[in-house]
Amino acid sequence: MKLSFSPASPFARKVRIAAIELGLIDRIEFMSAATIPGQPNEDYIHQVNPLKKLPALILDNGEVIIDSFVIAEYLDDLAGGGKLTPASGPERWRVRSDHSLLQGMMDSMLLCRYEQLVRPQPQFWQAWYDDHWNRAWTGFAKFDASDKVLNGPFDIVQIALTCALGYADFRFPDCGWRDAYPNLAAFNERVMQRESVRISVPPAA
Ligand SMILES: N[C@@H](CCC(=O)N[C@@H](CS)C(=O)NCC(=O)O)C(=O)O
Repeated sequence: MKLSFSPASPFARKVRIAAIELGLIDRIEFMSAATIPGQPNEDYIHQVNPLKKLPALILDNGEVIIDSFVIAEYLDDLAGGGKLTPASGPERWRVRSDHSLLQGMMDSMLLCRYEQLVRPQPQFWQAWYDDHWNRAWTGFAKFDASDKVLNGPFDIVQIALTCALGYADFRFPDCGWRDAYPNLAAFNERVMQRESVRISVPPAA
């Protein structure tokens, strides 16, 4: 299998950590890809993902699985199922819903990043930026108050939360999440002990 990848992407990091935790990392070849809003990448949209987003998982038979949410579940199935997302029962839906919330938080943070990096400065839209930042920030508040998530297993929710916090450190280093959310700070310290988390920290810009 091949994974379109960038070390800066929190979504790709989530898949990488999941693959390591599931013991599948040696079966995946990493293929670096450039997907930047406003910059065409015709080969990628035609051959990999018309949405021009990474990560995408290209299976050995040529099929492509897009979206880190789906890729993480595919890898979990490949490893026997129910390891990072419960296979059934109410917890399955709680985990998938929390995972989805974290997807949206990372989407919003990424949109803030693009607003700063890609949008021409005179068109910067502060209210839109603040609205998206507030979605991520409010999501962090929810997880800071969630004993269930913070004291649960290292599942896909903890992995995605780790990646969202890592992305905040990487792109918004002055946002002050550790002071605002001390339970998340303690959680982050703890998960940083894991090799999968430590080796996947995004490189300094
Ligand atoms: N929902 C997607 C989001 C992926 C995503 O937004 N990836 C970013 C990189 S971190 C991207 O490729 N952006 C390019 C673009 O939006 O043009 C997933 O979970 O895989």
